[in-house]
Amino acid sequence: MIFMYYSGVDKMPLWRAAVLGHFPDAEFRVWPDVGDKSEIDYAIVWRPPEGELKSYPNLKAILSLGAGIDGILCDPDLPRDVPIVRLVDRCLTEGMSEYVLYWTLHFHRKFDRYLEMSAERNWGNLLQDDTHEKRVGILGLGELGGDAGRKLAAIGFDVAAWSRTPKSVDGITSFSGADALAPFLARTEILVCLLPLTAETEGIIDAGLLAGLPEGAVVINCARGGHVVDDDLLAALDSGHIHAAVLDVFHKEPLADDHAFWGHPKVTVTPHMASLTVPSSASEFIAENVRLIEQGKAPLNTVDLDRGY
Ligand code: OXD
Repeated sequence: MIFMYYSGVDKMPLWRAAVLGHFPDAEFRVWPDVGDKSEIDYAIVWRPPEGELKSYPNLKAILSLGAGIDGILCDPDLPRDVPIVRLVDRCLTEGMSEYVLYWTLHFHRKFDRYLEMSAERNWGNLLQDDTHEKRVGILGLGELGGDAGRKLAAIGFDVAAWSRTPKSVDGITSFSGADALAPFLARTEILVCLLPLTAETEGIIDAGLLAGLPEGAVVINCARGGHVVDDDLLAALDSGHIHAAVLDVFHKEPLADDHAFWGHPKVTVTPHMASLTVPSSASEFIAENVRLIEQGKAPLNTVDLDRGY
């Protein structure tokens, strides 16, 4: 069995060790030194160059190194007959929930203001809000949105989620479909975006959506930069309608030095680190799928090309 790997070099040795740990007789070839491409069985990739995947005639599966597969689906030459497997991993899911919980608690407990007060040597107490009355809204109720939502609800937050199709998750009020977006937004004080990036969700966080949130709402985007219309978000922050934004993902990464998000007093920029893959853990899901395919069975969590995620 031969794997080809296309991703950052920093984690490559960890991925090599993890994959070969599962399949000691396999070969692990690192792009661009992949040898004869017709020998490659599995491509393990994160945002491969356009046209690359179609040049492997015998691929059994494309195994994504991320939960989001927009960086694979954007390839106009993507082979449509090879299954694409989205990464679902305990560490990836837990890491994302930690990020969401951290920032939700940050604003709920007013740490943004306490940090400012601390810098000014200002000793004082702000009113503490009732957690059960704090309304958090998650855009997207997939693997990541579901886990974050359940954990927020377990702490006591009043959690709702909006998704394309109706979904039922214990403790989360579900809104679905275009007509439900306005009522979902109207009750959301802290908005968390965990949607897949598709033609339908691109630019969803625009002036209209932001205006639908109550005054003083907070926006946390840990999905894709393409979900946000940057100028609309900046305008909503500058007008005071939106209290603050935490952004982990951007249209172009790394975020350009001169982008207005950097240094904006109401924006926290994190460098696409909301949840990073841990090869020892993520390789278990990849190995499970490879074993299924080798046994002639269907892999788990394959991407529906028509739906776009
Ligand atoms: C992912 C990501 O898709 O890290 O997993 O953005």
